[in-house]
Order: sequence, then structure tokens, then C-alpha cells
Amino acid sequence: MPDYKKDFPLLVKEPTIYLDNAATSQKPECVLEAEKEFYVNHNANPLRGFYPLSMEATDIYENARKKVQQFINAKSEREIIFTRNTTESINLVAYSYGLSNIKKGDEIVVSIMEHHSNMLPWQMVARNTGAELKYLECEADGSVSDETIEKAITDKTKLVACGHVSNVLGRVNPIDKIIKRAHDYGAVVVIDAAQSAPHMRIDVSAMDADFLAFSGHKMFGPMGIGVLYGKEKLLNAMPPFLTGGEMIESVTREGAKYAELPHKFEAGTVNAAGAAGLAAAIDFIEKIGFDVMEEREAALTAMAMEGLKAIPHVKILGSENPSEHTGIITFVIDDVHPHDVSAILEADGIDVRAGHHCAQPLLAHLGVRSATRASIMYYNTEEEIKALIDSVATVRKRMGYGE
Ligand code: 7TS
Repeated sequence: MPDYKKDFPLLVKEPTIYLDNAATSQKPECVLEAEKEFYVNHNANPLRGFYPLSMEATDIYENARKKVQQFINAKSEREIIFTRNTTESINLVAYSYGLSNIKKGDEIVVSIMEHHSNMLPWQMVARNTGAELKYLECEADGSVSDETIEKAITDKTKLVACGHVSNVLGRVNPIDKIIKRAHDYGAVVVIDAAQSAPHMRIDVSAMDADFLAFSGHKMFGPMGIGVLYGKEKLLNAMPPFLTGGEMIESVTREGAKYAELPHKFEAGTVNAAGAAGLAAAIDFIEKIGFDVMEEREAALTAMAMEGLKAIPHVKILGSENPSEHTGIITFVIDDVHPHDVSAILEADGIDVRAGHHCAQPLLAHLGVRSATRASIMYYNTEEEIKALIDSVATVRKRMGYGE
């Protein structure tokens, strides 16, 4: 197997076993270089000056937008809005589209699997508009049946918010069916792709999503740059989310004429270095190839699940089938709090996440208070997975239980 870690300075330097990739991925050298290159050689405020440096900065920023457009197969660059992260992208839709298009008597459908970032904004819209919030339920294995979709999405539904991949269960949701059903009733669909964008090809045109959000930092890019894709027709009709500099055509004492897309939604100085880093991350993904990453992640996930399942008192949340986990394995150990699990794993040099994973309603639905999550990237190795399994196998003994 090639040494995939060699591209990642931190993984080369630190002997840590990093299995918290769903929280944020490590960054390859080319991404760090792209950010540095912007500041060392092209730093000026983009979209403002007419002198060469500012125009270079503008080109770098707009080329990154073009790269994102091609990466997710959007029809136009005007449909790509740069934000700080998935959370801001979804809030943009909630405040701008939600508050102006949803009213009392309407229904908003949110999957129970959502990260709080794709749930709280809709609770806010419901509170402020008087609309009713309904949840799209899932089974214990994370599946969502056709019947559940049909029951939840009706002629009252105006908006559906659903994750592409759950950050707890790792399962790919039936978004094609959800989008089709929503569109049959004239509702728009917001897809949270934070956990899918790093692992699989996303084609917003084929998917027919109305809005789709993801974060650069989970897909090898820098922190502080995120994407909102929106259909041009919808974005055009929406009011700005934030107002101020850069998002205007002209301003008078009385008011302002807003800029065209996409700049209408990018108020203030933009994160051009972050966009350059994200563009480098996309090039990096294309160079490695999703096919290679998916195969590696599937093999490592299968190995981890087989090993963990064989340990008494360990229960994995979600599907029994490793191919339905997208590298995410969330588990509980009888009688041991996940904070203790993660502390013991940490003593063995293994980084995992413990807690509610910003998905408290999902954990409550599954009857669990908190859990431990190992999340895998293609650069993890069989030795690391073996170390995880060996360490988990010792947890109960180290906590003073017989086995
Ligand atoms: N949506 C999903 C599905 C996520 O997993 C996360 C972050 C977010 C939204 C928010 O992303 P942000 O970039 O705006 O913060 N998830 C996690 C996680 O699982 N552990 O740490 C962060």
C-alpha cells in the first residue's frame, strides 16, 4: 500500500493515531502551501482594487469558485457561495430563504439524524414564522423507509432539511427519494453534505438538490472556508443574509442596490487564502481519486467493525453492514462512559471523539446518552485499526470490570 500519510505534515511529525476525521481532516502539504502562497505572493483585498495584486487575489478567489462549481457539477459559478463553514451555509438559507418564504401553517421537515447545525436553524425558522417542525424518523440501523418519507413530506411541506451522510451513523440517506417526494409537493430541499463531500463524488445537478452545504476543513481544506450551493433561481429571489461592504452595486442615503450573484451573499472581506486552500484540496482529491479513497475506507471500516463487534459488551450504532458507514463507527461499551473510553484510547495514542456528537435528538431517539466515535480517512492504516481494536478490547478490564 502506498504511504498516503507522507502528504500530511502533521501525520508525519506526530506519532498519533488520528481517528477523528469526521470532526476535521488533516491537511496535505499542497493545501498549506496554497494558503501560504496567497499571503506571500498575492495578498491584497480581492474584488476591490484595480492594481495587479488585488486583481491576482481576485483571480485566485474566483478560480477557486470555478473549481468548486466543477467539483460538484453545478451549472454556474453564480450558484457557489463561499461561507465560513457548513453551519454558516445552512444559517444563510434559514435566515434568507426560510424567514421570507415560510409562514404559519407550513411545515418544515427535518431528519432526526441531523447534526445540530442542520436542526437549530430550522427550529429558529419555525419559531419565528409559526410554521410547524416535523421530524423524519429513522430506524435503529439508520434506514429511512419509503413509507416514513411519504408520511412526513406532504402538501403542507415547504422545506426539507436532510443530511447526505449522518455524522453519527455514517449511513448514506435516501436523498434521491426525499428530493423527489419534496419536489412532487413543491418543497425545497437543503442537503447537509458536510460528511459526504470528503468521501464521495457529489453531483448537485444529478441530485437536483435546491441547496447543499459543506465545509472545506473536513475535506483536506483549511478551516474558515465553506460552501453553499443554491439553484440560481432560488438564490436570485432571496434577500441578502449579511449586509455591508462588497455585496452592493450602489448605496444611497436611503438604501442600496445589491450586487449580482454570488457576491450578494458574500458581505465583507472574503477568505481568499481559504478559497485557494480549498481549491488545492479539490485538486488533491482528484489526484488521489475518490475511487481509491472509497476502497481504502471501505476496507478499513470493515476491518474495524469486524474487530469491534467481536469484543463483548461493545455495541456499534447504526447498520450491521460496514458498507453503510462511510468510515464512521460510533459505539458504546456497557457500563463505561464514552469519556472514559476516549481517555483510555488516548493513553494508547488514539484520537477519537466522545460525547453527543452535536446530534442529541438522534442519540435520544436511539436511546443512548453519549457514545464514542472512530472516523476513518483513506490515510489511516491497518496497523492503526488493529491498535484501535486492541485498545477497545482492554477498556472494561482497565475500568475494573472482570471482562
Ligand atoms: N453537519 C454535519 C453532518 C457535521 O458532521 C458537522 C460537523 C457540521 C454540519 C458542522 O460543520 P462545521 O464545519 O460548520 O462545524 N461535525 C462534527 C463532528 O461530527 N465532530 O466535530 C464536528
